[in-house]
Amino acid sequence: MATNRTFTMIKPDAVANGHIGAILNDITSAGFKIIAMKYTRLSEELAGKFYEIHKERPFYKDLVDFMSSGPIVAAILEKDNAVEDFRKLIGATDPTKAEPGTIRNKYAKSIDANAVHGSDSDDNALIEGNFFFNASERF
Ligand code: DGI
Repeated sequence: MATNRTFTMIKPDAVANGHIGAILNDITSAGFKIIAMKYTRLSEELAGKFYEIHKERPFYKDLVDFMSSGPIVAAILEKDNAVEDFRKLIGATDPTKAEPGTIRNKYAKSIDANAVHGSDSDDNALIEGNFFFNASERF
């Protein structure tokens, strides 16, 4: 059964372009409640660990370099059907294919600098949330 939490990051491109406020507004306006949130920067090592699942992909090094290139906002979000509904809100990985009105359609410039992350399964939402937050940081 689907759980009601997902994990997101506002990526370095969206932070650098001044979109933190607008993206958080889109997220909360869509009915997601913020359970945990952190403004931080991933080291190369931590970015590599977070995206370990993509280690064999040709874009892995670029992805790790990009995700450690500047600060990000990490958050755990709560809503019914959180994982699926959040993936709908952010749109396709490639922003040129993301539906109008989605966060990636509005704020992303390319497939690698695509503004936001959203967990792709309940299991990964749990793993990714635990990667950034301990119990005392969740409300
Ligand atoms: O779950 P998503 O973030 O939508 O996509 P994913 O899990 O397949 O890939 C994770 C990230 O890796 C994605 O947000 C951007 C990057 N990525 C995925 N496919 C490509 C890519 N980067 C490049 N340069 N080229 C790709 O084909």
